[in-house]
Amino acid sequence: MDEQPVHRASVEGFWIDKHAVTNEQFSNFVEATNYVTVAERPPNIEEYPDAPPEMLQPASVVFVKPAQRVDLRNHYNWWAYVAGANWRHPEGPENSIVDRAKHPVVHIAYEDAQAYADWAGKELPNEAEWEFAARGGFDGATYAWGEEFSPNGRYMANTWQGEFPWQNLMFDGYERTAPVGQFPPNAYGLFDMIGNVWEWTTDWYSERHPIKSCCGGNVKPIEREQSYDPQMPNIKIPRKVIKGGSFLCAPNYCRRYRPAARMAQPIDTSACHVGIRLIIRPHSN
Ligand SMILES: [Ca+2]
Repeated sequence: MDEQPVHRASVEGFWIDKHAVTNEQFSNFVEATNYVTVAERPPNIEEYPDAPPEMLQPASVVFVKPAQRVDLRNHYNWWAYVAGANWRHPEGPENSIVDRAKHPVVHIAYEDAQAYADWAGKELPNEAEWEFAARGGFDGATYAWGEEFSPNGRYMANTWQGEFPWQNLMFDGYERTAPVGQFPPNAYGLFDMIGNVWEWTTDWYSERHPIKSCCGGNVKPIEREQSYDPQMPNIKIPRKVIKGGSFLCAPNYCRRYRPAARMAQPIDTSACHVGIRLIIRPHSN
């Protein structure tokens, strides 16, 4: 539903990174700036007055594969808030990124993405820019490479094969993130626009695309306050659109490995399947 209504959007010219920001690139940023990501800071009790004390420690959201089939209506069956999980320790304190230099950086909250972009002298894309880039000229096609999910049996992206969330058959070779550039690029030469990790955009999320008025007016952009989750009226955390799907996207659950697909991500929430890709707008200076 949130991909509706299908509509025309236009973008100015821009350059976009060939692949998502890697752990190696993010390390360079942290080394240069001593930046501490949101997941590495203890949450401020004033911002989360109802949080139980054990939740007020540095932590991030990690996918934990259940041992057997679970109720798909309850995402706590596979999501865990893990103390000590952050970009240096994607599954928790006991593991590291030592052998993952070329993997996309994950556990990046929106302000982390923004801080990295500022340092790199680039910008986060808006949703239309991201989607234009992902389509690679295949306007209206289901996938970033055409109409077939795996043409001639070839996997085109790191997604989930098998029955999510308990059975990962890994026909594409990867259980979690893959190093960037392992799958064929799209027609614009961009790697992993689909799958591997979700990527932040600057658009505030709404459950429908904004519609142009009948009489030739401009599309009214979604405001920050409109992006709150209506199912959690007491929690007013704005949400941005993330795009591209991830290694967790499966046919039996979300099928979000398509350029049109989108998801809401609260700006304060980092997770093991959300990363960054940046653009440069030539006239923005
Ligand atoms: Ca996979």
